[in-house]
Formats: sequence, structure tokens, C-alpha cells
Amino acid sequence: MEQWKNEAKQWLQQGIEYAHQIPPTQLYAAATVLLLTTLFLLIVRLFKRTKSNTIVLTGLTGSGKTVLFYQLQDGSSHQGTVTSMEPNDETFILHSESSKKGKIKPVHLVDVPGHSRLRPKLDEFLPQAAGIVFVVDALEFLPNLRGVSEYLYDILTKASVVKRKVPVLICCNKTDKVTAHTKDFIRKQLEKEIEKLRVSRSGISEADVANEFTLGIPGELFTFSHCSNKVTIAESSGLTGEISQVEQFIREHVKP
Ligand SMILES: Nc1nc2c(ncn2[C@@H]2O[C@H](COP(=O)(O)OP(=O)(O)OP(=O)(O)O)[C@@H](O)[C@H]2O)c(=O)[nH]1
Ligand SMILES: [Mg+2]
Repeated sequence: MEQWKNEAKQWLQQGIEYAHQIPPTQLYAAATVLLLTTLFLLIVRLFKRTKSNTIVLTGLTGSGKTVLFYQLQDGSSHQGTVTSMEPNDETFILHSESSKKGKIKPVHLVDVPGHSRLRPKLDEFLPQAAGIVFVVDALEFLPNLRGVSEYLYDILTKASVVKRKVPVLICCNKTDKVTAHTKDFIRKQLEKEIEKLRVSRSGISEADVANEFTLGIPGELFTFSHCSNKVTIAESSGLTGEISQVEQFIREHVKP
């Protein structure tokens, strides 16, 4: 023990002598580098902690976004809603998790109205989105097929979505009604329709697609598995509160 102590003392002495030999500028430089590295590491940690908790609800008007929003927030459908004129934008703990103990991260949920005049609002929220829930009316699906596909195509080719590989959940809503289409049917129809759009849009001039990314793999029929971001499909009924697949998606991408 004593021997160890002496050896340590000697080393310390040597170290101090050595430090005295180093020119002060070099010492300052070393200290600055150390300080900057610490600062850098601190900033990295801070950024990791403030990972986005924003989930964006989007889709055509009448698909059931606002009902879903309330259902997630307070577990009530508010007995349906009328066409929204403003986005709903709130941060809360999911209703289904409100009774849980432990560390639960609140979710910042945004419901962007589907009306075409309000859609540009989407661009305000997409850059911070950790996930997108694209709500589709599974009841009135076929008459809206073109419109739904166009809106989805637009979202899947936005720079803010493609570059950050934001995951997208296509949510086939209103499954409480027996005449609602299944998610497999909806997925196939959407893929077919997006393929048509892809062909027709590839002819558009360079200028028009300046900030857009192309979709799919050239020479192959489009499927959602070709997207660079993860696209999954689920079923829900906002009205009756069957929203577990949506909650699961949110929990997957907003981690405590
Ligand atoms: N049967 C059934 N009807 C639903 C469901 N979800 C919503 N609806 C009805 O669909 C209509 C539109 O719902 P909203 O939530 O207001 O639709 P939205 O997507 O917010 O529409 P915009 O605000 O115009 O973009 C309302 O009359 C709801 O009652 C559902 O799960 N099942
Ligand atoms: Mg609404």
C-alpha cells in the first residue's frame, strides 16, 4: 500500500514538472479543446433528449381526423364533429395511458384539416413530425380514391418527409360500419392509383418537381414497400374508440 502511494506521488511530481516545461499557450489550447469537447457532448445529449414528439393527423376532409384526435385525447368521440377550419394542436398524455404510472412522455398531436385551402398548414408541422397518421375514410373510399391517392402521393414525395424518413401510418377509419372496406383492399387500390399518378407525373417538367422527390422504383409497379420511409396500414374506428393500432404507432415513434 505504502509503495503504491509513493509511486503515485512520484508520478504526480513528474507530471507537474512536465507541465511546467510545456509552454502556456499549448496548455491553454489543450484546455480549450477539452472544454469544447465537453460542450459538444452536452449539446448532443440535449438534442437526443428533445427528440420530436409530434404526430400529425392528416387526410381528406370527413375522414375522421378530429374524432380521432378527441378520442386519443380524452377517450370520447365528442359525438362526431363538423369540418374543421383550424388545426387542433395540443400536447397531452394519451387518454389510454393517463392512468399508467411511471415515465410517460406527452404527445404533441396536430390535426390538420383536410379542406384544400387549409392543407398548406401541413408544411408548418411536417418538419417536426416524428410520425404521420394518414386517415382514410374506409366507408366512402372508392368515390374518393383519386383524391386520397393524390394527397398521399403529395405527402410521400415531400422533402420534409422523404429526407427524414418520417414513418407513415395509413389509417383505414370507420371500420365500425360493416360496409367499410378492408385495409388490404384499400392498400391495393391506393398502390394501383399511385402507380397511375407516378406514370402521369414523371412527364412533368423539372421546374415543377424542384422540391419533390420521386416515388417508387423505376420500371417496377409501385408498392408502399418501395418508399424510403416506413409505410404501414391499420384499421380504426374513431367513433367507437377502437384506436389501439393508432396508439401503438404513436407509442412506437414517441418514446419516453
Ligand atoms: N361511422 C363512423 N363515422 C365516423 C368515424 N369517425 C368520424 N366519423 C364521422 O365522420 C364525419 C367527419 O369526422 P371528422 O373527424 O370531423 O372529420 P375530419 O377528418 O376532421 O374532417 P375535416 O376537419 O374536414 O378535415 C363526422 O360526421 C363523424 O361523425 C368512425 O370511426 N365511424
Ligand atoms: Mg376535422
